[in-house]
Amino acid sequence: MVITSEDLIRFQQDGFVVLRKYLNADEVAEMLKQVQRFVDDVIPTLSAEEAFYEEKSRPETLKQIHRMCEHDSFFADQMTGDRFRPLAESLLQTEVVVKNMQFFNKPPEIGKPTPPHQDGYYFMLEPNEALTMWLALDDVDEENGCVRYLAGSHLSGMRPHGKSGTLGFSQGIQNYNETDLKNETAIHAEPGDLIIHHSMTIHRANGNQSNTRHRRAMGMVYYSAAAQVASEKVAEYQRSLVEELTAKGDI
Ligand SMILES: O=C(O)CCC(=O)C(=O)O
Repeated sequence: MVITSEDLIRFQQDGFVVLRKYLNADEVAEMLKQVQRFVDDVIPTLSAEEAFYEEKSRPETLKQIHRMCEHDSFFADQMTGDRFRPLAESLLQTEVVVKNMQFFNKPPEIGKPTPPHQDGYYFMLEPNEALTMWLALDDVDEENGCVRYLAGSHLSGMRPHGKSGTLGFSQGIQNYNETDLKNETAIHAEPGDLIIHHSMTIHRANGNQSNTRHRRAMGMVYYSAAAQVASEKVAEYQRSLVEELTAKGDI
C-alpha cells in the first residue's frame, strides 16, 4: 500500500488529496535541474505547440511544457517508475496508463489565471477515470496563484465548458458562480508537496500577483486502464487548437 486509507478516502470523497513533502529538498532540486536541462537542450528541438510562453518573444515567460515524457527519458522514467505510478494505481484502484508529464509556471507579474475547469473535459474519456498529480516546485500561496478546488465536485458530473481565451487552458467552466467561489479550498504548498486530483474535480487558480516569485509545478497525468479515449475527437481538437493558436500568433 503506497497510500494510507485516510488519504484514499479523502481522494474518493473530496476528489483531491494533498501529500505533504512527497519529495525531499534534494529530489526537488534534481527535478528543477532536469527541467532546466529540458528547457536548454530539448525545447529547441520541439515544435511550437510543446512549449507555451506568456509572451512568445520572452523565454523567461515560459508557462507550460507539454508531453515531456514523450521527449526525454528522464521524464519518461519519472512517469513509469516507482515514484508516482504505484500511487496513481492505489488512488484509482486499478491499473493505469501513463499519459502526460507537464511543467506549469506562472511567471512573476504576468502569470495568468487558470480558468475553472475539469481535466476530464479535455481528456474525453469513458468512463472519465483519471487523475492529475501536481507537484509544487516553489512555495505556492494566494499571492502567486495556488490551485483552488471545489471539494466533492467530481461526483456531480461534467459542467458546461467553453472557450476561455487562456493559452494552455483553452476551455473553462462557463457558469462558475459566486457560490462556487465561496466553496473553494485554496491549497498552499511547499516545494515537494504533491496534490492529486481526480479528472472530474473542478479547480482553478488566480494569476501571479508577485513581482518576484515564480509558481512552478510539474503535472503528471495517469488514465485508468479501463478508460476509453475518444481518440479521433482528441486529435481533431488538438489539430484545430494548434491551428487557432498559430493563426493568433500565440505559439
Ligand atoms: O497549474 C495550474 O494552475 C493548474 C494546473 C491544472 O489545471 C492541472 O494540473 O490540471
